[in-house]
Amino acid sequence: MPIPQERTSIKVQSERTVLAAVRLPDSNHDPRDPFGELAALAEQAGGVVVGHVEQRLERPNAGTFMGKGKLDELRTTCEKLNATLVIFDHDLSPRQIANIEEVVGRKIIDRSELILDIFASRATTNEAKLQVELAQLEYTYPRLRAMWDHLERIVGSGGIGGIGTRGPGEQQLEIDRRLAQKKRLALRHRLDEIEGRKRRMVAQRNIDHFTVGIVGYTNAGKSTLFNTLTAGGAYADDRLFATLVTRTREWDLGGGTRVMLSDTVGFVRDLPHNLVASFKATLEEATHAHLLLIVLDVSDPSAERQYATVNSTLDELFTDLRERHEREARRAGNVPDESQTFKEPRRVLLLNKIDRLEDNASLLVWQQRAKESIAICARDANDPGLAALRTLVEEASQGIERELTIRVSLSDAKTVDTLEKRARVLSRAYTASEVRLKVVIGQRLIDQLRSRGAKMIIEGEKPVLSSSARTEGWATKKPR
Ligand SMILES: Nc1nc2c(ncn2[C@@H]2O[C@H](COP(=O)(O)OP(=O)(O)OP(=O)(O)O)[C@@H](O)[C@H]2O)c(=O)[nH]1
Ligand SMILES: [Mg+2]
Repeated sequence: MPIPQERTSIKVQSERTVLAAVRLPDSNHDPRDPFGELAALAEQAGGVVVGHVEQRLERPNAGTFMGKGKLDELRTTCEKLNATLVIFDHDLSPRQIANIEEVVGRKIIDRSELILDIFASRATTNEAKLQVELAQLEYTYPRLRAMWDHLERIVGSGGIGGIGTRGPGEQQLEIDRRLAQKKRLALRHRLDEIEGRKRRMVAQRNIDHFTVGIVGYTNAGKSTLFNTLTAGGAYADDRLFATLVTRTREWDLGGGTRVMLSDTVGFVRDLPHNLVASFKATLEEATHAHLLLIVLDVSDPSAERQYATVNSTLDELFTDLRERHEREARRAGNVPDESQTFKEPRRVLLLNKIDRLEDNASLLVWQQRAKESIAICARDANDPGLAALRTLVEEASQGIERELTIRVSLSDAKTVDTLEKRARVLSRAYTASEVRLKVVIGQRLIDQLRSRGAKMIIEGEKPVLSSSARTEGWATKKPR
């Protein structure tokens, strides 16, 4: 029986690789190009794909995932093609990995491990590195352990070094387990700190600005769009997961309107659970916005599935966010009122890469399907779709506009500053304690100022007392 290579690493780099998949009745693959995405992922990780093996099954084999006969075929294929690695298009249990390795005699990696490996090679910021390290520790560690168990079984049965020899040893295993647990807690602690800071920053940004998030499947063209709109320097590249961090930049819509635009990490089908958990804060940074732009590569044959993946990932994220908001409100002893409950942002679908479509039949189908969609070419700064997008964002950022007179306490410099920046100020009149501004202002901005407790009075309106205004007595001053 071949002794499998130790899974001390899950590196894919320069390995001759065979892809393996079981097609179940509810399989989520593209029948026209069954190994397309997995091959692209394997190549992104630096593997050299030399072949593939697939099997149709009603349900996976519990012990080995593939059927026994098919595994023999997999071994022969690997021998013939001189392959050193097999990547499965599924998530496998530690036990399954060990069992498959025993038959095939090659290093076996599952889909999540492959994606983790790509993320590991792309992580450049401290936070991204910590996130990947944590996800790898949580996902890979039990699988490495299964390998030890497996070796021990061979050793125990006299396969290596004879009767009575103990393999890597229970002691080593116990030390590994404790070290891994300690490391996991330390990583989690450092990440919690970074994430806490980031969440406060995002919350503040949402108060100070109208925020727009760009999301979508990996390689859809998010960073390209971000660059075109903000003329900024986000990384856009024809690789999967080119972007691992969230970047935010000011987007000038013209006519004095500026919003904050964020670009983030791409989504992918069956994203490893641990990875989603680790990257939640990163995704949140872009999705916790007033408006979401979903970029979809309509020239990709898998566009349909990618759209479904993006929407379901967003649904999950928002369920989480809503629950956290409610928990935090309860902890603070508040019954969350209307302004505090989490509001899901409006989603606008951007049908991208239309320059690559041969005709616009599929585009018409998408346009009929999505309530709100705009066809764009993200690469082209003069694209008419991008002009339509600017108009849509501008309208969304303003809400209904009115001309109002607002009196702001001079002790609230921040509100004065925000009004100067984000509303159109027609005139200013100062007294010793306040400034009286005549402004053209959108309802959205008024709501935002109120929710952060701005010390202001809108003339002709019944004052809404915020708690801080009440305690400091500002809002109770009589209007002159
Ligand atoms: N033909 C064409 N190509 C585009 C268009 N938009 C983006 N691309 C190309 O698509 C590839 C991926 O673009 P990115 O902007 O890096 O994609 P992304 O969504 O940021 O990808 P990740 O960061 O990996 O999630 C690049 O090679 C872009 O040049 C478009 O409108 N037309
Ligand atoms: Mg990108």
